[in-house]
Parts: sequence; structure tokens; C-alpha cells
Amino acid sequence: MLRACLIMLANLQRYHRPSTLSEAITALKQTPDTTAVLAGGTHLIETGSDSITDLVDITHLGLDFIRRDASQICIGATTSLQQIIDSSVIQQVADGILATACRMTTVSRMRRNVSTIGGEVVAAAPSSGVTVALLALGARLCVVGDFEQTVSLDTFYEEAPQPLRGAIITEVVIPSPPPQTRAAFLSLGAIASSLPIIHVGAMVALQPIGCQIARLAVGAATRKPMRLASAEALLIGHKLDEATINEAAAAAAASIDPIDDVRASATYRRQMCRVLVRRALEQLRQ
Ligand SMILES: Cc1cc2nc3c(=O)[nH]c(=O)nc-3n(C[C@H](O)[C@H](O)[C@@H](O)COP(=O)(O)OP(=O)(O)OC[C@H]3O[C@@H](n4cnc5c(N)ncnc54)[C@H](O)[C@@H]3O)c2cc1C
Repeated sequence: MLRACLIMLANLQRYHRPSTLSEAITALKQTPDTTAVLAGGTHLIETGSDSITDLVDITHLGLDFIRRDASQICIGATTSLQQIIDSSVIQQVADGILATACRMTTVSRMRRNVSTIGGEVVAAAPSSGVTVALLALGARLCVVGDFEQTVSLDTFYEEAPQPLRGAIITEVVIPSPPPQTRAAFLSLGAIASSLPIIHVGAMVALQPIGCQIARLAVGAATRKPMRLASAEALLIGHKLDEATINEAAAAAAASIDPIDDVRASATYRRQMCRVLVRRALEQLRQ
């Protein structure tokens, strides 16, 4: 992949291979406008930007790990999608929706062996189900640059312009879901191997009195992956009965500004948002 990157980036002048995080940050800050982080490199070779003069390879920094403690699961930024699928820790968290999303994001095992969770989050390709599952899981990012900070993934996508110049995502952190948590990830494409028309991720913590936590997210149908806040608000404190589910699904569909392209019209995507949110919530109440 490195060789492909070196060929595809026409104006590349320097390749940095730091062995510590602080060396990587220093290299990034020298020319922040024209330096890119190299993780799996699959997005970089696809986009092949002429403006990139420097690559900072972060694959030797020990950032490929999955750790769980009582309150959270930490996934290092260079952990590959296949490592996530194979992790028994990830399979046990929230009905394994992150592993499902990694599997459904691409049928190519070769790409899953190379693509990293950090690259997936930053590239935020419309086809990525990983970002949608992470939003439903309430993920946060550890970002290290001039200083270290934690950013929620929804804030990361809401903020523009891209806040990552001169900084590196080191970890994706998923809060441990409370007991009685159920989650679902649904995806719709013309055929299984084609680019998706819409992804929906849902997570609820169900109590006898109703939903204590409710997170819904959508991707592929919208320009950026996003939470469905108005639909979530309708679920909090309510049981997942037919009326609540239908109301939340309608609110979800009304709240998005769908893409209109060759794969599906905006009208169809809005309708499918309603259908997939309803199906996801029906799945969670069973
Ligand atoms: C043939 C092909 C098929 C593809 N198919 C799909 C698909 O089906 N679904 C899909 O979702 N995507 C697809 N992609 C896009 C791409 O693979 C993904 O967006 C993603 O997995 C990139 O991860 P990476 O580790 O390879 O990232 P890179 O290419 O290494 O990086 C992606 C971007 O993120 C930045 N970056 C990476 N890691 C960090 C970090 N830790 N901190 C800060 N910045 C960082 C890089 O500088 C770059 O701008 C495809 C790409 C190709 C080439």
C-alpha cells in the first residue's frame, strides 16, 4: 500500500516513519497544510491529492490494540477492520454492531486487513458503516496535537472545517453500554456487494419505565454520517411500542437532507430512512 501511495501522490517529496507519537506530531506540524497521516493508505491512493508533499506513517506507533476496562473499550487508531471483526471483545459489545458494520462496509477481506478505524473515521466515506455504528455506540476520539483532547464523534462530524490539521487520532473510545442494551445495524444496497444507499445504526438501553439511552445514526444517505437527534428525543423515557417506533421513524426521515445520485433518489433514501429506523427499533424491542 505504501508503494501505491508513493506512486499515486504526484507531488510527494518526503516520507516520514516516526517511532514515537511526539516525533509524528513534530513531522506533521512542519508543513501542516500539505502533510497527511498515512494509516492503511486505501483512501489516500483513491483520492491521490496533488497537494500532499509529506506523508507521516503512523503504523509503527503501537496504535493497533483493543482494550476493555470497566467503563470503556479503547480501539487504537491503526487497528484494522479485520482485527475488529475478529475481536471477541467487540463481538460482545452492544450485540456486536461494530463488527457487523466493519464486515458490511466492504466485502473485500484484503481491504479490511489494511483499512484502519482511524482512517475510516477521518475519511468518512459515504459508504462507511463503521462511522454509523460508532455514532450509535456514542464513540469519542482521542486527538493528540499541540495538546491532547477528547472529542465526541458527533461533534467531530458537525464541525467544519476539518479540525485535524497537525493532529493525530490515537484512539476511538466506546463507553461500556449499560445492562439491557440492545443494538442493531442495518444496511441497504442494490445488491450485497454494491455501494450502500443507506446505513442505520441504533442502540437503546431499555428499562421497565422506557428507554434510558437512545442513539440513532444514519450514513450513506447523507453527506456526512450523523445522529438523528429529534428521533432519539422521542424515544427517551418511552417504551418501544408501535406508536413510539412509528413516530421516531417518521421524525428520523423528516430530519435528514438526503443525497440524490445514481444509486438512489433523495425521496427514496428518505423513505428508506423511515423503514430502516422502524425495522431497527422493532428488532431492539424483541
Ligand atoms: C478500492 C477501494 C475500495 C474502497 N471501498 C470502500 C468501501 O467499500 N467502504 C468504505 O467505507 N470505504 C472504502 N474505501 C475508502 C477507504 O478504504 C476507507 O475510507 C478507509 O478505510 C480508509 O482507511 P485507511 O486506514 O486506509 O486510511 P488512509 O488512506 O491511510 O487515511 C484516510 C484519511 O485519514 C487520515 N488519517 C488516517 N488515520 C488517521 C489518524 N489516526 N489521525 C488523523 N488522520 C488520519 C489520512 O491522512 C487520510 O486523509 C475504499 C478505498 C479503495 C481504494
